[in-house]
Amino acid sequence: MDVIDLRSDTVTQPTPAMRAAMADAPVGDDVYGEDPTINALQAEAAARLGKEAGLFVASGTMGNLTSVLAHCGRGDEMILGKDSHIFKYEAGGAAAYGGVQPNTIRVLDDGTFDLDEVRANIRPDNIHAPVTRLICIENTQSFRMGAPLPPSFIAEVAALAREHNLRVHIDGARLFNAATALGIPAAALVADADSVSICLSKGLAAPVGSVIVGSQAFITRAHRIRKSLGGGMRQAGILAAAGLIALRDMTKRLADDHATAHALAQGLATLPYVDIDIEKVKTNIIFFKLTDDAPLTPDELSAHLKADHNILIRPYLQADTNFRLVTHCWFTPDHVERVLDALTTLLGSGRTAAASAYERLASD
Ligand code: TLP
Repeated sequence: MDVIDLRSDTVTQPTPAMRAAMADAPVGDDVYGEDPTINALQAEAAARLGKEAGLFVASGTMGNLTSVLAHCGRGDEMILGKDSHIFKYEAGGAAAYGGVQPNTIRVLDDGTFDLDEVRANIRPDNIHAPVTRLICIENTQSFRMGAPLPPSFIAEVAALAREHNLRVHIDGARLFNAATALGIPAAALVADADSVSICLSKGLAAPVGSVIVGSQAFITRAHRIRKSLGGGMRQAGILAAAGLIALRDMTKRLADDHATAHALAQGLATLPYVDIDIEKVKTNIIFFKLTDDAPLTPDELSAHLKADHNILIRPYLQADTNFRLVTHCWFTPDHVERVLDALTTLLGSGRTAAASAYERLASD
């Protein structure tokens, strides 16, 4: 029985087309700017997102850190969501390496911010205060079920930022999921941003890498910072070759991942002891909780899924959620049924609606 891995879309493996392109990629020393495949990827990512220039980096974390350091100096402040990946999951890099102070605000249920709260957190021009330099937005907002944030919200944040001479960075690890869900080009989601980091190695299935894009002046600063972080790679065109396929081809199929997430969520909602708000499932991320009277603890459920059914899910022990499931290109419509069958075995039935959700998906 093959493994079904729903812990993240980071588990995606490179496709056969990627492996072939990697084997054939023309390469050079990228620290000298001489890797043609890296140069092609950077130019294509920038053009696709409507920005002047791009820079290949090793990971989403490095993309965000490099961007924050390119916008802020030591002691400066950035405003960002308390549930943002940069604040919660990037090992405090901006504080550790840049002395950048995070000023966190609430992330609302739909993934947006309260603009009055953003405004109230911009520091006055006063010698006692740190200097606010940057607002960071995450799109999709991972910890709000991968909520796609609309261009109207981004435009409002950017207008406020401009009023106060601040910059806007978008952590677009799953920007193409947002664009797919909203049915608009990714460039429309970042038109008002000064910098954007996109990940090639999540739903887009490349083995490694992210690209940051922005103005030429921003990328010039970021280039030096990337070098100082140890991110100057050499014949990395091998990686960029997979990245080009990620950008060109894999961005076109994300609606499939949203469809499997939707079918999975609909099935989950029919199971006993499962608490899930299926209205919130808009992209490829599902959070759900087991009710207190469930026959298994979250740890027991994930242990049984793994041991008895070869299904990996990620316990996510927070107040309002027990699990995160992320769909991706290696998770097929057949797998939806297998996961729901396994959960039915472990939790009990109620599956008529789930079966029909699957049938609808399979017949589409
Ligand atoms: N997220 C990972 C984990 O770190 C949680 C995942 O499995 O989702 N921004 C966002 C919104 C992300 O979700 C992630 C990775 C990153 C940045 C960092 O990317 P990497 O892992 O490439 O450094």
